[in-house]
Amino acid sequence: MAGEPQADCLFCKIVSGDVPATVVRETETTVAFRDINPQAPTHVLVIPKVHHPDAAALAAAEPAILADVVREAGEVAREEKVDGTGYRIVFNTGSGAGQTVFHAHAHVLGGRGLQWPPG
Ligand code: D5M
Repeated sequence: MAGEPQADCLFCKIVSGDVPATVVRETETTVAFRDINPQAPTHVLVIPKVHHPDAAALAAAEPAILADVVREAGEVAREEKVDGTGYRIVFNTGSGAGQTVFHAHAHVLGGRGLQWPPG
């Protein structure tokens, strides 16, 4: 069923605690943890606890939880003190755009200059 944990999903295993992560924030609906391969001084992933393959699927099925993810991204930026200088919230969607984990997640990137357009 949509939203149910998937046995083969890495981020579902982080939600359940079966895979360790450096968690920086947690709410009833989300978990935020440091990216294992940081691309900026601040690089935190915010995920919904429910499983949907990408942000668009999450928006279609449970839009309030996508709003929770984005609000938590803002809270991470505030706690990491990158909100003043600016930060980026990125949802890679599809393998051609660099998505490697097919459980919706927001990258929160900050603490250095960020180029536009992204690569
Ligand atoms: O982003 C997936 C991101 O997930 C990528 O930046 C690496 C990160 N990652 C992969 N495994 C882990 C663990 N175990 N902890 C923390 N971060 C992890 P994508 O947009 O799908 O490329």
